[in-house]
Amino acid sequence: MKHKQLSFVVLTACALLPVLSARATDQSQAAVEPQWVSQLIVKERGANAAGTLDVAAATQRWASAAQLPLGYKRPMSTGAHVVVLPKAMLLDDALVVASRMEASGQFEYVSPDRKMRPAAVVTDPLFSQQWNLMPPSTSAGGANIAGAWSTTKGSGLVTVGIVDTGLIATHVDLSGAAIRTGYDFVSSTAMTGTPDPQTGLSIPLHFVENDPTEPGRDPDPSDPGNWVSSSDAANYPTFCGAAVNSDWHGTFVTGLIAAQQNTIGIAGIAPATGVLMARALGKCGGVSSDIIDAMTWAAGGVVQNVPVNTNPAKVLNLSLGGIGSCTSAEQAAVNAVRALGASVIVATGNEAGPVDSPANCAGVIAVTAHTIDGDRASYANVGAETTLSAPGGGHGTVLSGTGNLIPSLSNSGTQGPTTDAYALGAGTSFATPHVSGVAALMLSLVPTLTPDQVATLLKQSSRPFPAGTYCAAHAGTCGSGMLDGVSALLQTQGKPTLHAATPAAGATANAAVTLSAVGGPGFGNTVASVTWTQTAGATVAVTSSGPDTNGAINGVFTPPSRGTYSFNVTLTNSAGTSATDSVTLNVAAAAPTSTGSPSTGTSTGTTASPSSGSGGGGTVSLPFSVLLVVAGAAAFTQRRRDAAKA
Ligand SMILES: [Ca+2]
Ligand SMILES: [Ca+2]
Repeated sequence: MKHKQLSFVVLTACALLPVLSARATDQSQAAVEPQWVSQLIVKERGANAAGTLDVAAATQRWASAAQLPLGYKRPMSTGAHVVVLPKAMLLDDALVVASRMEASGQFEYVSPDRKMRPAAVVTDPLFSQQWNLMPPSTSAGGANIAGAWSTTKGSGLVTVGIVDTGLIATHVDLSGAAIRTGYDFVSSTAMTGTPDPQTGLSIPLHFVENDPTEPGRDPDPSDPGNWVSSSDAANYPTFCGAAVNSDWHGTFVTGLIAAQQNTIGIAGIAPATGVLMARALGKCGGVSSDIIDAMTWAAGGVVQNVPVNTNPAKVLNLSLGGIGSCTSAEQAAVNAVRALGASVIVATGNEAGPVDSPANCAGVIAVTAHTIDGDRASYANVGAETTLSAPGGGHGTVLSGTGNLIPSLSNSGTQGPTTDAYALGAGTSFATPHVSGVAALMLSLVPTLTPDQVATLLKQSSRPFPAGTYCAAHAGTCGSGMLDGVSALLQTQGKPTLHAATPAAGATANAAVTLSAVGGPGFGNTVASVTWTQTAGATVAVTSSGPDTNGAINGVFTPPSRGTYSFNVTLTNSAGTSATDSVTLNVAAAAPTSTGSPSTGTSTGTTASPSSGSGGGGTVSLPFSVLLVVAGAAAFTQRRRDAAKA
């Protein structure tokens, strides 16, 4: 069963890349692996692209011919329309449905909307475990990034600056990556001079930097390791916490963005994008003064005694932070790098509490973490400062789930680096580079995007949190929604996207119901209209509002009686392009008191999955002799606390 599910994950993830880029050579693969179909392309006799369509009537007409419920998705350029099947089915079964419809005589043609493979199939062996990059049809919490690679895998003209523990740039999965010249900003004096309150012992010079051959700031941002020995832990318990092995955090973060698509290990999110490491964290963490200099330099600003960075970063990834409010120094640094054109993308932190600093500074993109099910990760900090959520792995706050972790690059050394490895981790640290990677893809398409434009496009292109999750029930605390790479690139290209939320269960007759969606008009366009078209249920009027800057759209109506109510919600932008999604709500009778039947929603981006559970990869051994498990949430909490301290 598990093996079968994993096979399905592989197939779907590869297959969901857009149509029309396939080559004839792909047919051999299509012949040997089952093809799942979730949509049909329908053209009625006499239809043409310019004609208007009564969507509700047409959908009913077509469903009648199919002898199956169908959901309307969108018109096509050819006068045909895309409709969604009630669940994904094998290609042969979909062909039977299509033949049945054609036999009615009312169609010019009905064809399965086949998922085709791109010419370049992702061959990285751990890709099947990268649920975090999958479309929502495979993983509810997937960031839908694999489907973006047919548009772009990034540009070497865009650089992501990563402020972290350093980088093992020789990792085999970074061979060929566009790694730009970085720098080591860890000062010899970091954390020195103040005795540990518990022991009275002071951290000595060179302790945090931990690179004796290159003391102080130097041009080598490689990671010498950040292990804390048992004697370190005993001497400096306040600064360092418990003894831990080196975690290769900076390499893990960099790998998520820049790992090459090369038949080895994992697939990176933006493998053609430039990356540079500004090392600012060492043993027991790092200090804000070093982090601020690293941010400034990475964005192209001037730092005394350090050569100017010739590859200024348009994206800064800060998978770090500490408890407390944003300090004036941190805010000034954020303001300065934003003025240089850099988007500052920061982890909210792993204390299951409020948003850490610098994620709570004004003007940053603050990233919290969700699980494979799209639930808030159990460790993830949330609050009003949160911009959006991205896959961080681990168990959920409401839905404990399978706990699938995030795979990336590591090293098998417990102190200094030894041999290449892959590891599984969880944390907002690992959610953040998903957003940074997608921002890099966006900037590869439109290099002139400002930090505010990047933030708006990321928010308005995000997907609503699934019904029943923590964030769905706590609007405004987890940001706009979940990162969606495909939608982010569509909006960057000026196209609208819209994702309807599955309504919470419990609606009853005669009580107002709020339907919601997240959408936006796309870069350079404004919203011309948002319309709710009813396709099932007793006729009601829907009052629409939004989208706001977060992309939040609401539709309020009062069902007069129990039953099933369905709607299409359509956002049309100023260029006349539309995005549509559908939503269905089951309404219970008003009285006597009874619980509403479970609701269902169908998203145009998230057609029904043939398996109810997704993945399971976290419990399956990776095919590598050396495999580490990074205890991201626990280990980084300590560093995060330390990072803000000095
Ligand atoms: Ca050094
Ligand atoms: Ca790879």
